Amino acid sequence: MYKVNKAQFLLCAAWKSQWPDHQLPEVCLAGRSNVGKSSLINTLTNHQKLAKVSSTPGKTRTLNFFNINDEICLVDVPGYGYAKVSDAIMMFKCISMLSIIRFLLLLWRLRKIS
Ligand SMILES: Nc1nc2c(ncn2[C@@H]2O[C@H](COP(=O)(O)OP(=O)(O)O)[C@@H](O)[C@H]2O)c(=O)[nH]1
Ligand SMILES: [Mg+2]
Repeated sequence: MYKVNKAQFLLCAAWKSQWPDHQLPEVCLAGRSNVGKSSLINTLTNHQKLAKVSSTPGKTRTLNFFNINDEICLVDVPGYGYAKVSDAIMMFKCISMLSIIRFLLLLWRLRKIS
């Protein structure tokens, strides 16, 4: 099992020029606002306050980068579905600008159809 010894918030950035200049392979978490992207980062890293969790959807307007063990970089991107400035197209534009993206985790919440 992969052990997280170091989980560090690097920076938040709205545009590519502000993104970290690193060589870490990036793992991006994407999905609708409020689906639980930030909560998943906290769970995976076992740091409950690393990524900001909010019950108000559409709060994240920037990309947030997290250094994990100096080995990988988790990237929390703005969700879609609530905030006007942050829709699915913008989300995928952000993702397409990540230069060393290795994995994209797209979180999807299934709802029971009654
Ligand atoms: N019931 C339940 N609530 C969750 C779960 N994961 C996150 N939440 C709640 O959903 C809300 C949004 O979570 P957050 O991680 O900020 O979502 P994000 O917008 O995708 O980053 C918060 O109030 C969390 O406490 C889960 O697995 N189950
Ligand atoms: Mg979030």
